[in-house]
Amino acid sequence: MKLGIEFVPYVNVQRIVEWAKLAEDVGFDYIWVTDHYNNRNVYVSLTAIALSTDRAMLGPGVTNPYVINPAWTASAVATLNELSNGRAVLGIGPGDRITLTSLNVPMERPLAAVRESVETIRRLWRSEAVDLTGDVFSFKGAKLNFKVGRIPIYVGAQGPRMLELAGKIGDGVLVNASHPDDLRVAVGHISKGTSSIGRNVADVDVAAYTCFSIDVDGRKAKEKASEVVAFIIAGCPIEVLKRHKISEDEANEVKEAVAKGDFTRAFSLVTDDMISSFSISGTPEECLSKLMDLTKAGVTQIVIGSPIGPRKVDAIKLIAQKLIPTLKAQ
Ligand code: F42
Repeated sequence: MKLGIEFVPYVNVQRIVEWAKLAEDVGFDYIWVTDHYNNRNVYVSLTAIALSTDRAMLGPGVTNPYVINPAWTASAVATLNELSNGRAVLGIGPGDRITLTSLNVPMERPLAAVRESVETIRRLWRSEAVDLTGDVFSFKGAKLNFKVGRIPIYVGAQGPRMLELAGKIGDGVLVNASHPDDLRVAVGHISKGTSSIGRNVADVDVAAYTCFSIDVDGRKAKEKASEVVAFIIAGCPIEVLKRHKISEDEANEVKEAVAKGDFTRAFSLVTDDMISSFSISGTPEECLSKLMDLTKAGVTQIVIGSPIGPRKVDAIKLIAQKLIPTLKAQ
């Protein structure tokens, strides 16, 4: 089992670097940094991390083609790859609807946007001059002026069609889910994509991009997770809510509170069932047991995602002591 960790650059880059160095030291294989324009910049953060680490793979998890043109992304990730001696990975997805809305950027034809981006980025990395008249993008002789090696591309996906596309075009998939039932369903859609083109699903690194929170005090860990779970519930498709027996009314209340910016109320509306369905949180023993369930759901990478724990450094150390030895043996 490969192990990844997600950092959201909402604090200064020096602190992200400290956390990333610690994560590499204790055995994480992948460091993913989220991309939202309203946080510290993803590539500045990744550059600083690249210069302070020497083993872990690292990349945006995930960028999107609407805010950043795919040719620009090709150059940024190729530069990161050069700087990190071949450790770059690219995570790309359609983008977060709330962020895109605040920039007044419409998410048109997301499947085509992701497909055309991945195709274009790969062609640019192969030193091709790209001419394309696509459904979303067009290029006229776009070309990078430097040589690039092979860099894995992971597609960020949750919806059935995006997961299927990821199975067709991705070296990996970053699935935002923490429950084995959701991951089993996701692996089914990914497999549909791989088999449609005669590919083996085992050739795709399927990563569970979890909402994770650990602490010796399980209650504190769950309280911290509820802050992320509120946002997950607010954007959750109805069929996923149904799978977890969460009523639309309950979810709508959370959604309304989030939309109004009344986060205290939103967090207070998050129930234990919601936390259990949409996070891996609690004591080290509780977290390990839930992570072991994920290993049986067809995933090949577990990403320890936000919030990680009420206290980041302590949480990473706890993960190192209590979880990594067992997980690495899978
Ligand atoms: N988003 C960010 O902006 N920043 C991040 O750092 C970030 C991290 C991240 C990590 C893992 C991960 O899985 C997702 C992450 N995201 C991040 C969110 C990501 O960018 C996407 O918002 C998220 O993955 C949701 O995408 P989705 O797979 O649900 O796809 C959406 C677009 C969707 O609705 N898909 C449906 C489906 O079935 O897959 C339908 C899509 C469809 O059919 N669209 C039609 C088309 O032609 O494309 C058009 C339909 C129409 O009406 O226009």
